Amino acid sequence: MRSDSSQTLPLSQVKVIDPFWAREIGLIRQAVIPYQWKALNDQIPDAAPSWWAHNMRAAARAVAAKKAGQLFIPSRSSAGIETLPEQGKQPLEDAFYGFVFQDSDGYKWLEAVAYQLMIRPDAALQAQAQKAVDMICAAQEEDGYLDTFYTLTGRERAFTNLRDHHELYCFGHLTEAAVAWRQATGQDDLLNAARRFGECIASKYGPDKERGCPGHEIAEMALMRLYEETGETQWRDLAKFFLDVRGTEPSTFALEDNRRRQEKGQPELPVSAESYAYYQAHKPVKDMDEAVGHAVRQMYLCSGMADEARICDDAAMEAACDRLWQSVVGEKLYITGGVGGTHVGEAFSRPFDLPADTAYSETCAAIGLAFFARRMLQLKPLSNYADVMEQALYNTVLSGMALDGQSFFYVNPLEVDPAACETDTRLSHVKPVRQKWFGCACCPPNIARIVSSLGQYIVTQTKDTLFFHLYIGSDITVNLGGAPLSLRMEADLMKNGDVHIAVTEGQAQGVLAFRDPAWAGNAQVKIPAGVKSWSENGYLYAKGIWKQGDQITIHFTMPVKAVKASPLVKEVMNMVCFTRGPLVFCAEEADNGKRLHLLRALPDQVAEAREKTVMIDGLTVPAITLPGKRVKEPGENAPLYMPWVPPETEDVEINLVPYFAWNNRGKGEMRVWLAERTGL
Ligand code: FUB
Ligand code: ZN
Repeated sequence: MRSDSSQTLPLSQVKVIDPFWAREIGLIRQAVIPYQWKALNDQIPDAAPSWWAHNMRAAARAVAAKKAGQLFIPSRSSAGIETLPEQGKQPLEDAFYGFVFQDSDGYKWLEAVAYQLMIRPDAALQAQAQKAVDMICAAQEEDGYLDTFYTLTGRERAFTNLRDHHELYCFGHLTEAAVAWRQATGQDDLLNAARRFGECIASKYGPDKERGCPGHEIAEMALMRLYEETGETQWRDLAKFFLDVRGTEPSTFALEDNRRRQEKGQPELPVSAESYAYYQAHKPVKDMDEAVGHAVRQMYLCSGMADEARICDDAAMEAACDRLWQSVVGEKLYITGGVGGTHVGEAFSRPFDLPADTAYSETCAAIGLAFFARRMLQLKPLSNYADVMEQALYNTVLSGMALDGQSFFYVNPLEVDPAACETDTRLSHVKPVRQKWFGCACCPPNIARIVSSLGQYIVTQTKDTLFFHLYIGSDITVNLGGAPLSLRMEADLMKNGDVHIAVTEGQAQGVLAFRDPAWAGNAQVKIPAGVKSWSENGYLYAKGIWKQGDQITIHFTMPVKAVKASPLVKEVMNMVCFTRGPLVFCAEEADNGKRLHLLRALPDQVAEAREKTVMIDGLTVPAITLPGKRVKEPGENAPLYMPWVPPETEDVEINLVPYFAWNNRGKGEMRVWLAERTGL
């Protein structure tokens, strides 16, 4: 373990009291978790089916039949959405339906429930989750194997397609849920299921066994978490093995491919890792220097790599993490904290290719970026990691869910014209309104789990230093330098940059470190007399003896800012967007009429921006009004082309709302990037 690395605190020790975020966490508890349980049980009318409960029950029957020595005949043999029952027909009781990774949706839900239970125990919620745990345990085969797809479609094919069939991904999500469930309830039932599946996997793959690695990463970070929870070193070693084998020659994915081709009587192809960039398996991870391929996969891989760098004190791995971080934030990050510039493969595009309207920016990818950032912060406290983590959390992660928690975005573009995305197949991935559920429902329960575990992103600590990464009001209890200390942080960035931290109980000697956010102007900080302070890597460190009654006040200025992208981002050349604090704002049709592309922003007049609040779906959110122009619409028979003359414009007010709150007032156009005044 890297000796100077920091740890997250148990959620029971970071209670969020922030007016905005406490509402979000409460919404997940009261509205989203019950809603998603219904979705997992296919009880949401007119929503895409989940099949989660169906598949679990069907697998449990298959496992019971096998245990009783009865013959179980798999009813399906192919993967994917094509296994939906035919129109108008009832699903077959014992068939697998949905995507191969459908199991993971319920695991994520369970993990979210566990976090909520850590925040506040609730016997009824726990009892409901216990039913899910029991369903999962019943679907586990005698040898520990646990994946309903292969249990129901032909177990003999298990582990034959690590590249695409997500068994190790489902294992990863199971493990994440299992650790959280144990931490929340003290129960080992799900943890033992994860261990048994882990043993089943470890009996096949390892340094002295078969080579192989997950086609969709997450097992790496989940195994590291299992190791940290249990101290059982085999999980750390398996994670390390999966990381080390990835991208080495001969490519395990290519070998798998060839085995399948052989079975079909097709000629074998050359075995080379090069062509597996989509899976981040094109070169050894320690040689990687560019974020490529499927964006969620890449972010989950980076998270596992950062865990390995910290836990195994691996400098070469850390250097690779640094390069990948730079590739993301220097060349491939949307201003909204989203990643994934292209829908082709749900993937990272080439550097600086960040189109606004065709963006993919999957909700899960922004969540993955927050995972990566938090882990880099644990490795070394550089404020840039927290800036980006905050950018993802306040913008794309939140935009993934409606304010009422009952519908979701998978794709988070920065510009939407409903008429275009409803008619143009190039935009078919962009939904103009949030959906009740998805056939591929990875994002909704992922939002539930990250928001519920927000406390793990606010602060981290070493033995004697408590880092404040996010200014989200919380009651925090730590053991600092061997003594207990309770602190209350009051903040509400939806309103202003005033942060007040008070020691509410205890006395301890140590360091409190406060991030200086990139969005803030000069911070005014007041710390108790006698406390020694200094700045380093974007944090203000304050060292002293902290005792009940001590106060720290920080005032960050939070003006509205006009922001432009690097001129290398072609798609938003001569465009500007507006931010305040961590929030990115956007123009919506509801406030500005149709044809938002006709608006001209006046970034040089940003000082005249008026800050206000608006009520959207019952929630008061910050809003901005700016002076602007609007290009006049052409007359009815105006020609398509004409000699250039300065465009005729009228003065308008441009009204902006937070990006996370867009599309909560019905369907309409939205733009983050507005054209700048040019040639007027
Ligand atoms: O493959 C599992 C999940 O489904 C991915 O993370 C998402 O991008 C979606 O493809
Ligand atoms: Zn997703």
